[in-house]
Amino acid sequence: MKKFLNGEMAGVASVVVMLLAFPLLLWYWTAVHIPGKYPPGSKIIQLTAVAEGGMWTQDAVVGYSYWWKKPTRVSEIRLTQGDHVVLLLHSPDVQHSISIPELHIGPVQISAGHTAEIQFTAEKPGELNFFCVQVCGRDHSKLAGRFIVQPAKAKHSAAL
Ligand SMILES: [Cu+2]
Repeated sequence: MKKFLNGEMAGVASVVVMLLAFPLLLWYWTAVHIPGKYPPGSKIIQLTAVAEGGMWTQDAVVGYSYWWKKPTRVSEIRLTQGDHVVLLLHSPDVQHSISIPELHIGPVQISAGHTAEIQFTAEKPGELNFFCVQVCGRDHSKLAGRFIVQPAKAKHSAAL
């Protein structure tokens, strides 16, 4: 009887450890490991291209949510002049390709199920258009958006 309880307790303990370990590992991966790969202060932006409806979204679009969850379209992303941007690009469906002509970036292929990465620094205020340059479906032409780079506030203006 005592041996059975010990085995049962070990089973319960191992399940509890697994239930705690998985969220902890997930948190570590997203909050510590990924940001640690890039220069300090980088603005990490996750963008997913969705062929159905032709949209860029910052929502997580994965297999189990693809058909029932409506992602939120992202058309504008605000940046501040001087931001170092890390774009992590995903595709849950077909191959897409992104281009940011003002920065001479692209086309960068985004294969289905993989992550493509682009890094740039928003050096000048203004607008940076980004769009898909590979025909990916009937809504391909809607796969467009822009970064709006706002001027950095003059740090020394208060001193003048
Ligand atoms: Cu496309």
